[in-house]
Amino acid sequence: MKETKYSICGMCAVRCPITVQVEAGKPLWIEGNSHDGGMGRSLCAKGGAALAQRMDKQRPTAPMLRMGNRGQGQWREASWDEAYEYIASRLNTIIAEHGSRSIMLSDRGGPFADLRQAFVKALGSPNYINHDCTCGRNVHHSAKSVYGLGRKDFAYDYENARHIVLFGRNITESLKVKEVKSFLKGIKNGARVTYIDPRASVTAGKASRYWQIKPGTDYALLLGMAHCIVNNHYYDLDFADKYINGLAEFKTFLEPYTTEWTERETGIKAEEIQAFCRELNEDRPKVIIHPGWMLARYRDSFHASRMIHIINALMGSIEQPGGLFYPKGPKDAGKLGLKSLAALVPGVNEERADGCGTRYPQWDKGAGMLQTAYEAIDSGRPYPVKAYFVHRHNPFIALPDTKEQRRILDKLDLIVAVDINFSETAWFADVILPENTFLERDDILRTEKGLKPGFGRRQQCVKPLNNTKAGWEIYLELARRMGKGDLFPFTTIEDIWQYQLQDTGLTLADFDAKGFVKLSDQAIWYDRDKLKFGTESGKIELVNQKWEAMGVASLPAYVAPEPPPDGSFRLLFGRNGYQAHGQHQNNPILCELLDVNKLWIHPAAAKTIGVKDGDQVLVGAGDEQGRIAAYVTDLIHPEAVFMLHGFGTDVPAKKRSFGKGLADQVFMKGKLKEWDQAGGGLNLAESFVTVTLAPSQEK
Ligand SMILES: Nc1nc2c(c(=O)[nH]1)N[C@H]1C(S)=C(S)[C@@H](COP(=O)(O)OP(=O)(O)OC[C@H]3O[C@@H](n4cnc5c(=O)[nH]c(N)nc54)[C@H](O)[C@@H]3O)O[C@H]1N2
Ligand SMILES: Nc1nc2c(c(=O)[nH]1)N[C@H]1C(S)=C(S)[C@@H](COP(=O)(O)OP(=O)(O)OC[C@H]3O[C@@H](n4cnc5c(=O)[nH]c(N)nc54)[C@H](O)[C@@H]3O)O[C@H]1N2
Ligand code: SF4
Ligand SMILES: [Mo]
Repeated sequence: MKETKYSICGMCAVRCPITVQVEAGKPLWIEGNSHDGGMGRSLCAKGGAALAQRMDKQRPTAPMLRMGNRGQGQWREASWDEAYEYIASRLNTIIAEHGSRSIMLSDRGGPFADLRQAFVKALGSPNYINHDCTCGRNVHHSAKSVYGLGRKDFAYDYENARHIVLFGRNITESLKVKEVKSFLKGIKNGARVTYIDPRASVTAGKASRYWQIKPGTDYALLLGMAHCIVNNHYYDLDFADKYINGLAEFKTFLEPYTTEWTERETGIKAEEIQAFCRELNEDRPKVIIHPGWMLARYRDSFHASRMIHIINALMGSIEQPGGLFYPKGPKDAGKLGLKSLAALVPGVNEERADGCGTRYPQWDKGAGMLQTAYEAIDSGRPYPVKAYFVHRHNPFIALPDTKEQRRILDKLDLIVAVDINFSETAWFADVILPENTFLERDDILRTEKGLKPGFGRRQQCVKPLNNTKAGWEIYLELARRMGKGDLFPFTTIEDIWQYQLQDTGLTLADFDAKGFVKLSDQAIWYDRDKLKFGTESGKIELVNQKWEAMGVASLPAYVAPEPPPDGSFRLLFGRNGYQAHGQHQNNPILCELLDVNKLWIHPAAAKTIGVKDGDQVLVGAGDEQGRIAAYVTDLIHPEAVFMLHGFGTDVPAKKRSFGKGLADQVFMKGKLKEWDQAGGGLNLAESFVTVTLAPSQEK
């Protein structure tokens, strides 16, 4: 008999709602959960490859203990009991010598992180960290400094927008299924799209205007836009009067940044910028300027993103149909939220090893910052960090300069990777604890914020094929073996779900019909006359005194990016629709869609080094060198080269992808120590590489 199960996709961190058809214990079909109108039955290519992921045997199928040196790849399978005992005994030794605070865990963050946060806290450590130092940290911190709200406190109503402006936000390839559908509906409804990127991605092909900006000059373009908008009064005067502080100072600051100046910095014509600003004036308040996501990879990305937040406010597009809106939570629907697991555990009164909230007072403590935690591992200051749990996170790909990372992590006494793949980081670990694939496991309930807030459930659709376990089982058992079992009085996932739901008035049966529960039938919008922001003043702060006091200037002068050294190119990178970072290059289906990356290089640049389309080239930085095919195209700015991220694995167990393509992160030399000083995001795009024709041209 066929059964329909509702769950949550786990092939990437977007976590779309899904429907899975199961027969005789086998998954037959997977598609979007059409009870969610924005989703429909759609799924992306990665989601569809979930069934193949489950069947793939080139993954850890039982707990693994390291035999040889770290990274050598000599493993033996162990029972769960042995693996747990090994970890508990190592942890006890580490705690006896260095204290509980010497334990750290990093993960992907997101709606299921509460469990891991609870685990780290239960062990007595403040060092929970998520992945965001190489993702949206600059964008997040800049939102805090303008609105006192985080980056996830805004969502975008593309469907009803008149103008969508994307600074390197490659929305059609670096995708979220619901978002890309809403974006395409917006275009169908007549929205203009302005796309700005030194590289013409697929999204550029959907745009009504594409600017191939000089890499690293977004802040200059935004200053020019702000100058034109403010001086021509192309902004929402009422909204500004009511909600914006510091406009006079802002206007004075902008004086030098005319559109003619901007043209010289960015390569974008002054009259085109002026025409664009006139359009924004016509289209506001239904204007969305996306504050960036991976845009934030330069040393001034915090300020570029900050300026986007400011211009959105000037457009009056906050809490506005066709503009930006606040994702509403249970409270907005007059309901109580899910009970937190971390709240079960006593607080930990220790300074964080990564310095968030102390050495770096402006950075959020909740998410931490991995690169400064690495500093602590390396130096033993402010105190030694000796044990590292890495859960659904692959820093050897996600952070730059893998060689340097290996040197630092080798100082740890214990590395435990909880993964479903032989990730590059797991390969270097001491223990690999294999999690069930997402189709095979339950997770804790999640809150789904939006215009109609609710809760969602990932549930087990089919039984695990291998000797793997769900994260909740792993962390509860580890806590128990560390003598902290009393803090988590749960035996089954239903016990956890019931605890989470206890204030909500809901039962588990409420999730059966659709897989999620909505707390409101109607879209909830706040009254635009009574908006309140999270800053001290409750207003939008163009000059934020609190941040200034922490050493972060609100309106710093523009500093042009460093030009590439002679014979070098700025290395840019991005993703495509078939892959999620480095996760699925070895997936039996996805590897057939795309198994290797290429180096995009401009024809003028290619000519100077004698390279033709399809030639093999050598890419180099410091002691790192690699070979890759050239894709000669004017879709990339002449100062830069571009490659897709996530390829070039050095883990031999991944036989389908081993050695295919080139890894971008290994060329980002020294970048573990270079970050945007305000926002903390690593300066990945401030890396330069040499490119030469490879000596022999066999392909
Ligand atoms: N050079 C360079 N660096 C980058 C980027 C780039 O484009 N270029 N992109 C940056 C960005 S935006 C981000 S978000 C980060 C992403 O970096 P990460 O957060 O590390 O990447 P993910 O692809 O989300 O997956 C991390 C790990 O989760 C594992 N995994 C997948 N599913 C499961 C599961 O169900 N359970 C468990 N336990 N593990 C699972 C995967 O096998 C993988 O090893 O990388 C950043 N770093
Ligand atoms: N299929 C798929 N979808 C994903 C992901 C995935 O791995 N695969 N990852 C998810 C995650 S974690 C994230 S963070 C998002 C990332 O979403 P995006 O930020 O849209 O992702 P990227 O693909 O990194 O695109 C970055 C773009 O910035 C451009 N760029 C480089 N330098 C500059 C510059 O100076 N100015 C401007 N304006 N642009 C520049 C690059 O050329 C590239 O096209 O995607 C999410 N969606
Ligand atoms: S975007 Fe694709 S892979 Fe990611 S959760 Fe949604 S369907 Fe799954
Ligand atoms: Mo990301």
